Formats: sequence, C-alpha cells, structure tokens
Amino acid sequence: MSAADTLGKLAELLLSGDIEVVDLSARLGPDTPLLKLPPELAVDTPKIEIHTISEYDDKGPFWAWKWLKLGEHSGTHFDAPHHWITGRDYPDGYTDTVPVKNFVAPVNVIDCSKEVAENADFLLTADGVRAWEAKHGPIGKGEWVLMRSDWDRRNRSEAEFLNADENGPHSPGPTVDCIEYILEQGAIGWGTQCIGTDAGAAGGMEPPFPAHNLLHKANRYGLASLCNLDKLPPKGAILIAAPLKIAEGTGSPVRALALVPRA
Ligand code: 23J
Ligand code: MN
Repeated sequence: MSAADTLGKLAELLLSGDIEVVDLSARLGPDTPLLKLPPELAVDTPKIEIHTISEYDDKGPFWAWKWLKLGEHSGTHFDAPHHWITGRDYPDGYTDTVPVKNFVAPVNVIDCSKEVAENADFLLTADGVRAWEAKHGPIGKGEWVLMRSDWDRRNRSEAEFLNADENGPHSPGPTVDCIEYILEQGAIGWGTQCIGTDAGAAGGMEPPFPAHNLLHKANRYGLASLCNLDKLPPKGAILIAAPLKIAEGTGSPVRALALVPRA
C-alpha cells in the first residue's frame, strides 16, 4: 500500500472510531502536583496560576481569555535534552529545535502496576525489560518505552502523588541499567506516570537521576505524569506528544495522545 493510501486508510479508521484517540494528559491547573526537591538542592518550580484577563465584562465585553504562570516541567510534560547538564550542548536539544518527527512514534507500554501496588519504590531493571520483550517482542529503534504504574490514580492529591515521608519520596522508576538497555535498543525516550522520569529514590543512584542523566546525554527525551496507560496495549499504539515551541525551552506541558486500534 502506498503512503498516501495508508494515510487515507488511517483517516477512515479515525473517523469510524476503529482507531481510538486516548488522552494521556492530566488536567493542568493550580492543583497540579509539582516536584519538591530537597531544599538544599535547589529552588522548586512555582505553583501554576491561571488569571482571567476578561470574561465578557468591562475588561473585554465580548471575549474571555486568561494568562498563565506555568513552569515548563508542570503536569504531564516533555523533558528536552537541554533540561540536564549531560544534554546541554545539543543544538537540537531544545523544545524549539527537536525535530518534529520525534513527536510521533510507536510506543511500548511495560505494565508494572502489580509490582508498584505492592511496593511504591519498585524499580524496573534491564532484566525486567528483557523479560517483557520475551513476551511481547523487542523494543524497536525510534520507539518510546513507557512504564505503566497506574500512579495517575493518585494525581488529585499532591501528597499521594509525591508520596514522601521523612526518608524522601517513594515512587517507582527505572534503574541505571534499565535506561542503559533501552538506549542500546534505540529507544527515542522513556516515560512514566510519576512526577518525573526518575524514581523517588533516584537522587541516591549513581549517576543521580539516571533517567535524566542518561536519556539527555544520548539526546533522547522524557515524558512525566502520563495518564491512562492502562488503556494502551503493550505494543501497537502510536504516541503523539509535542511540547510547545518555547524558545530555548527545556521542557513543556504536552497534550499527550495515543492512537490505539479498537479491541
Ligand atoms: C529538576 C531537577 C530534578 C528533577 C526534575 C527537574 C524532574 O523530574 C523534571 O520534571 O524533569 S528529577
Ligand atoms: Mn521534567
């Protein structure tokens, strides 16, 4: 089938609903949970603010509009290579310079929800990824790898989403060897349902924050705070996640979508 015929068929299947569009983004607003770093480490991203300019009133009689105060790394968002010191020198590593082709790619979804339900500190290892591949097929070059934890069920409460105690945050993520392995396989990026691409305990790993460190060192991408991964098949869906074209941006909230064949 020619590319034109294939795209025509895709249009037909989208219109009939045989290919569904699944929303992988969380609602973005003042209650959106935001990352809290240890106070000695850094300054946190500010709370989201949404201000009304006018709403059919004396500030604008016929129109409603708002302005936002919004950190780049807020809610469901994309991490660009320039976000981390290891990726700082890639000219195509900013939100406005990443090739747009990379915003549409096949997606692998590794279901860790049972493990995470029993252990909030669960870490996915390279062996865990290989065991998944033995069952579902190899991770291909240029594909996303997403860790399903069903952590989005906690996102209405910042305390539950961050899940911190006196020892720090408890949330699942990848090991160093997990990220090394998916990069060897040619993955375009790694995404999770937690506040960031790294586990709560990742500050103590070597290197610290291995998902950030290694992905961005390889000029690859991250996605955080994804929703609805329980609605995706292990393989066969296509992920669309495009950051805003922020000038020299390090990341951006995204409306992440998946194209999924109807069961
Ligand atoms: C800044 C510093 C550490 C981390 C992060 C941001 C994120 O998770 C993020 O949103 O990229 S771990
Ligand atoms: Mn981020």
